[in-house]
Amino acid sequence: MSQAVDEIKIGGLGASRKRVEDDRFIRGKGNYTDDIVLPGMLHMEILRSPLPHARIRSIDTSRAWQIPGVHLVLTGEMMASRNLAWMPTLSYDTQAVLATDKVRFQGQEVACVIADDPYIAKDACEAIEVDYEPLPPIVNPYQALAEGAPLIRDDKENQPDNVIYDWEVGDAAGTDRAFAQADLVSKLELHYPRSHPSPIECCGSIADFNRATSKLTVYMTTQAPHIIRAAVAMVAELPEHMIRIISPDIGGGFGNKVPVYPGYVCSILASILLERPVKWIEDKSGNLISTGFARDVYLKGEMALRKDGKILAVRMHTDADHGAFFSDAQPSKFKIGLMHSAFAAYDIPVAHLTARGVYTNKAPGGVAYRCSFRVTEAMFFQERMVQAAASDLGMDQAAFRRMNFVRDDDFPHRTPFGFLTDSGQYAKCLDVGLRAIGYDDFRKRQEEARSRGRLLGLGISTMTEPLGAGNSREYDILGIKMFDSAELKVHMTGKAIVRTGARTQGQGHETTWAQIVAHELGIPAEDVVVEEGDTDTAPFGMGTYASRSTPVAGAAVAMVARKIRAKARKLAAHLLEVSEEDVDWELGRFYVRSAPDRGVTIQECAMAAYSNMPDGMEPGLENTAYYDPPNLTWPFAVYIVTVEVDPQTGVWDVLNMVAVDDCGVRINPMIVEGQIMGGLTEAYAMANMQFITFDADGNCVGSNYMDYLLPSAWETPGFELHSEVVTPCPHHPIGAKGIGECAAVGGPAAFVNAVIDALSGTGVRNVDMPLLPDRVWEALTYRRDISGAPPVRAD
Ligand code: MCN
Ligand code: CUM
Repeated sequence: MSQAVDEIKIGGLGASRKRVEDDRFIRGKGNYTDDIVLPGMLHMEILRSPLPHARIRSIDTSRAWQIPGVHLVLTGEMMASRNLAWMPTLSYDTQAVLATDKVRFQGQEVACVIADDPYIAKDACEAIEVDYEPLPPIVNPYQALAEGAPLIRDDKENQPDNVIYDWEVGDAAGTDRAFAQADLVSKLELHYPRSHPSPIECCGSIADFNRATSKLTVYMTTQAPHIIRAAVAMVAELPEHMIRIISPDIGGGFGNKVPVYPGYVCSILASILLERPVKWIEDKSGNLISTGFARDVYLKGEMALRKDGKILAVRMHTDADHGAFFSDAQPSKFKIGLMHSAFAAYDIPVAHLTARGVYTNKAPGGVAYRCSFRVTEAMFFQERMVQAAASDLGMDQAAFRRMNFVRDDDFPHRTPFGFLTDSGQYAKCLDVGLRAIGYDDFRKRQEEARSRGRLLGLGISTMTEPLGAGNSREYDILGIKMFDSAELKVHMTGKAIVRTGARTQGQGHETTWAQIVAHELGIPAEDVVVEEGDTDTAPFGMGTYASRSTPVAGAAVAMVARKIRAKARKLAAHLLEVSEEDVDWELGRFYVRSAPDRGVTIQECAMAAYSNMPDGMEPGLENTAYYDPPNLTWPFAVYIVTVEVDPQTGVWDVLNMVAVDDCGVRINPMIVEGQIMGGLTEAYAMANMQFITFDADGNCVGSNYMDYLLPSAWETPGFELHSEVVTPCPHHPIGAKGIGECAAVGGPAAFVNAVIDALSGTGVRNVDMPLLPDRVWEALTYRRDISGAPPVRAD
C-alpha cells in the first residue's frame, strides 16, 4: 500500500491553503518601503509642474537653499551636468528625469529638495520659483496629429511631428481580398479611456550609498528588482555588483511599479552626493498625476462577415496616446505591446492591424494596470466588435461566438496575427457560463420587461490572453531575454527556502511557491519559506508583470524541485543500499521497487546530504533552475453580466455576473478566486466610474480620490465563479497557466456589452467607458453614440 504523504494535507497542488503573508499584513506587521528607517536618513520631495506644456525660462532655487534643514536642491541643470537629466525608457525613447528645456505634462518633475524631514522639503519646494512660458497643450491624439500642431518632443533630433510610430502586423492584401467577398461589413469606433492602477501604497525609494564600501543599496517599490539593478548600472554607470535593490513588501502594484520613475533616480543621486540615506515617498496626487497610467487607445475596427455568421477577416486601426514620453514596458519588437493578441480565441483566416502611437501633453505610462502588454485593450476591442457584428447580423450573441471559436482539437492554433495558442475548451466554458446565468430564460424576461418599459441587458465577454513572457527567442526587454529562475535550498532537517526572481505584490507567491515544492517533493508547504525581492540573494529574474510569475518563475520552482529530487534519489539509493534504478518515488518518499515497505522519506534524504552522502558525491541539497518557457500560456475565460438600466437617470445596476475561468491547473484555488474577484472588481470600476481625463487646458482631472473613483465593497456587485473547466497547459511543468490579469482584461467588455444590449433598439452602438449615468442617459435620450475622448466637455 502506498505510503505517500497526502498532497492536500501538506498544502500541495490544489490545496486552498490560507495565505501565509496575510498573517503579518493583518497584524500591521508588513514591512513596506515607508516603514524602513535608516540612521541619518534625509527626506526628498518633488516639485511638479502646474502646467501641461511650457518652456522653462528660469528656475530660481536660492530661497529654498536658505531654509534651515535643507541639504540639497536638485534641478534639471544639475542632473544634466552629470548626464542624468534624461533617462532611457523601456521602449527605446528618452524621458526627462528633471525638466530642463520644457515641461511636457502637468505634474512633471521639475526639481527636488532633500531635507531633514518631508515637511521642510515640501515647504522648500514651494520656495522654488520657476518662470514658465506657457505653450498650447495637446490632450488627445487627433490634436497631436493635426496640421501645425505644436511639437511636443522638440528635444529629439529627427522628430518632425508628434508621431512615435506607425506599425503594422498581419496580412493587408489578404484582408482586403476577404473584405471584398464579405456579405456584410460591421464597423465600430471607440476609445478605451486612460486610467490608473492606483495601488494603495504609492511609489517610493530609499537610496543608501556608502562611500566606504562603494555599495549602493536601494529599497524601493518595484515589481522587477533585477531589471532596476541593470538599469541603474547602465544609466548611472555604477558597477552592478555594488548595487543591491531590495523590494520590500509591496502594497499593491497592478503594473504601476514596473517603470523607472524620476523620483528613484533623484533619490539615488542625492544619496551619492550627500553620502546619507535619502527617502522619497510619493503622495497620492503625485502618484495619480505622474506615474504609469494605462490604456488611452482609440480603435477603428471592421469585421468582414458571411451572412451565415462566419467571420472572414478583421481590420483594426489603433491610435494610442502615450503621453509625453514613450515608456511602455514591452517585449521590444511590438510597438503596441501585444495588441495583436486580439481575436486569438476566434478562428479567423486573416487580419490586419495598423497601430499609430503619438505624443501628447499627458503623463507617460503604458504597460500598467493589470494587462499583459496592452492585452486589455485588445480583448475589449475584440469583444465589443464581436457584439456589434452579431447584432448587425441579427444573430444570437452566444451562437455567433460559438460558431467562430477555435475548436478544442485545433491546438496549437496559429492566430491571424501570428501567435501560437496552446490549448483550451472555449465552447465548453461558454456553455457553463450560459447555463449559470440562465441565458434563455433571461432573454425571455428581457423581452417581457421591455414591453413594460424596463431595460434589461446581457453582456458576454470571452478572452484568451498571452500570459508569461518569454520565450527568450521572441521576447526581450531592452535586449534582456525573458526567462526566469528559482533557487531551492533544502536544509538538513528537511526544511527549505525557495527564492525566485519574481516579486509578489499581493498575489500570494509566499504561499503558492511553497505549494509547488510540496507537490514536487512532498515537503509540507509550511516547511518551505519563500523569499523574493532582494537582488543580493534572489537569482536573476525579469520580475512580476504580465501574469508571468506562475508561467515562468513558478515553472522554474517546479524544475528546481525536480533537480533536488534527482539528487535525493541518489541519496535514497545509498541509504537503501540498492542501485538508483531500483528506487521508485511516491510523494514524499523513495522506496525499493521490489520491497515497497523499505523506503526513506525526502527528509531523511536531506539529512543524508549533510551527514551520510555516498563517496564522491558533492554534499548539500541545493540547486538553481533557469526556465525559458517554450511558449506563452493562454488561459481562457467567459464573463457574463446582466444589468438593468434606469431610463430616467441612466444609472445601471448589475443583476448577476458569472465568471468561468480556465487557467489550467490551479495551484491554490482560493488564491485564484481572489485574483479573479479582484480583477472583476477592477473591470467593474473601469466600466462604471474609474478614469482619468483632461480638460481642454491640459489639467488632469482625476488626480485625487474625489475625482478618481474606486469602488468600495458597497458598490461592487457579487460575482459567481466557476472552476469546472480545466485545460492543463501542455508545455508548463505542472500544467498551470497565468490568472493574475484575466478578469481585469476580459471583464470590462462584459459590463459594457450588457449596457449596450439594454439599449438595443435605440440604434446606439457605443458609449465609451466609463458608462457614467449622464453618458448612458444622453445616449438613450438622444439615441446617439457617446465618445469619451478628452476633453470630454468644455468646462
Ligand atoms: N495561481 C495559481 N494557479 C494558477 C495560476 C496562478 O494558484 N494556475 C496563483 C499564483 O501562484 C499566484 C497568483 O495566483 O499566487 C497569481 O499568479 P499569476 O497569474 O502567475 O500572476 P503573477 O503572480 O505574475 O502576478 C502578476 C499579476 C499582474 S501582472 C498584475 S498587474 C496584478 C495581478 O497579478 N497585480 C496585483 N494581481 C494582483 N493582485 C494583487 N493582490 N496585487 C497586485 O498588485
Ligand atoms: Cu500590465 S500591469 Mo501587470 O503586467 O504588472
